[in-house]
Amino acid sequence: DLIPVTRALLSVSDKTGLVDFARALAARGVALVSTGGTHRALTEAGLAVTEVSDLTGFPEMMDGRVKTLHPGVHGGLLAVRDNPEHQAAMLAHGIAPIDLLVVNLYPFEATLAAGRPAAECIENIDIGGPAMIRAAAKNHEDVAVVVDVADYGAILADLDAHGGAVIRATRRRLAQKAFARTASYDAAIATWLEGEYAAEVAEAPVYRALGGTLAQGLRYGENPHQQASFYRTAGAARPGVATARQLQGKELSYNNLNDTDAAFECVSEFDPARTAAVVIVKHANPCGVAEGASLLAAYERALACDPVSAFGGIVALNRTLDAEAARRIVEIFTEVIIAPDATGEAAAIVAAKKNLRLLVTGGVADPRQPGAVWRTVAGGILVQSRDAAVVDDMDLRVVTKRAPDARELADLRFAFRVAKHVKSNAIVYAKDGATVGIGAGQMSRVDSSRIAAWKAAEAARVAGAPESLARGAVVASDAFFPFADGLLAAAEAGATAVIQPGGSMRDDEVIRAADEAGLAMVFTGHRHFRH
Ligand code: 93A
Repeated sequence: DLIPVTRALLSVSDKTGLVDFARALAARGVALVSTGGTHRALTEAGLAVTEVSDLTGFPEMMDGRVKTLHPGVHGGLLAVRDNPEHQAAMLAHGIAPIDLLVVNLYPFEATLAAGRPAAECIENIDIGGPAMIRAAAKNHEDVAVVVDVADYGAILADLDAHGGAVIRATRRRLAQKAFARTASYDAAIATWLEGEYAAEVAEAPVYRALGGTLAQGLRYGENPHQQASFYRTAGAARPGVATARQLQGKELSYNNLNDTDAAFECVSEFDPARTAAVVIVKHANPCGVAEGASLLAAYERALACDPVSAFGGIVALNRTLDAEAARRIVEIFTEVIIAPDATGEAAAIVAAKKNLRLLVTGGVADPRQPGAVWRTVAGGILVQSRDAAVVDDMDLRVVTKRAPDARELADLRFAFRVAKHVKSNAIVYAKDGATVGIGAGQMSRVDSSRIAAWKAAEAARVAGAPESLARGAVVASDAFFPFADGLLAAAEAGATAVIQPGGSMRDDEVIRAADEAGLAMVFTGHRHFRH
């Protein structure tokens, strides 16, 4: 277990005690090899030292980035002394064993602590040093490795006490210390990089792979303890939150961006050439959607659907924001307004609210545009084509005895258009081109039905209306009613017509219940799950 030290490689940034130690080694018959700066320090002290480039046959290059990364060095460190094949390889390639490695690393931590620029910190990431340390430490059965100036004395003590050898116990202790050193060194680098690139969350490489570019580092994610950033993906520019111009207001948050997207995608379902439309979103769900002769008229009715939830909401409009709509919108606390454009007068009205964000997109998005949407799951990514189905393109099949009249049919289309943008299970009551009750995100459809009906009653109460706004309304369901109960809840609330995909095992039962309640019902054949 005694390894006689005949040759040592010294490569140190911190040259404290170097000359004395090297001289002591030389005095004990140890041949010295070293890298550029270390070599200079030793020869200046009058010691005979071989340059590492003589071992490698290569000059140090690339600003010293490559000096010891060579089999001439690593072979000498890693060769197992009593392994004949290793011995033969050393012989064949002219590799001499290195019995003692003395390395301390580029001062990355000190450079960082001194507040030096990032490029200088990067340059101080030592590659060759840790590689040698780990090689020698792995091969500690044959090699002693010193990473700490404080251990020079222990080496000399061993050499003196054991006839020029380092004992196994010392080698083992030093190997453990060596790996601890490279581990803490890499941990310091990793921690620094994490902070340096804090805005780039774990998904960043995926976005980059898709050709995305960082649009904005975000203060935080869905919650303050989460990191977040906003990437713009490559491909056809879809008018919306990622391409919009922010005219004023505070920086958008993660939740703002998500909600604004939901609002604008929903309002884009309404062709501005046909009607003005407004969507108010809270927590990624519409809490009021309405068409109207003007944006103001549409906004008033969207707001009336759920004025309580609309507080702090996101308002999306499908036409150029005008002064009269702007004046009304700023009356209640609103987080974001997004529209294809804004008149100068409207922008000036919004400007009175310093924090309120105003985004202009240049147009509405095409709801039929193909494209991919994706989300992460633990350890993977789910990708699907976007839901580009539009109710106007669907063959509506009347399944009840009574067919919806023209007004009902228009509202059924309206309600299904909105239901596409409400989280499942989605139930949407609508009347005269405005939502009057929305049930979103429940785990059972009948609960969504009950909530939507209750919201319609609440809206009536807030407005001082004599009866629930669901009375005489139509109702849309984003997926089929599995049982008659949800449909019966709608009939009870006063709905007169129903739109739903159909396709349940119990469609017959549901249709019979609709007939018995005197409801008109149409099947779309298309589902609009949104989870
Ligand atoms: O830039 S490196 O990562 N590339 C190398 O091949 C290499 N070999 C040793 N840094 C490398 N070193 C480091 O150089 C050592 O860890 C030591 O900190 C320093 C000693 O350089 P000099 O002898 O030129 O002062």
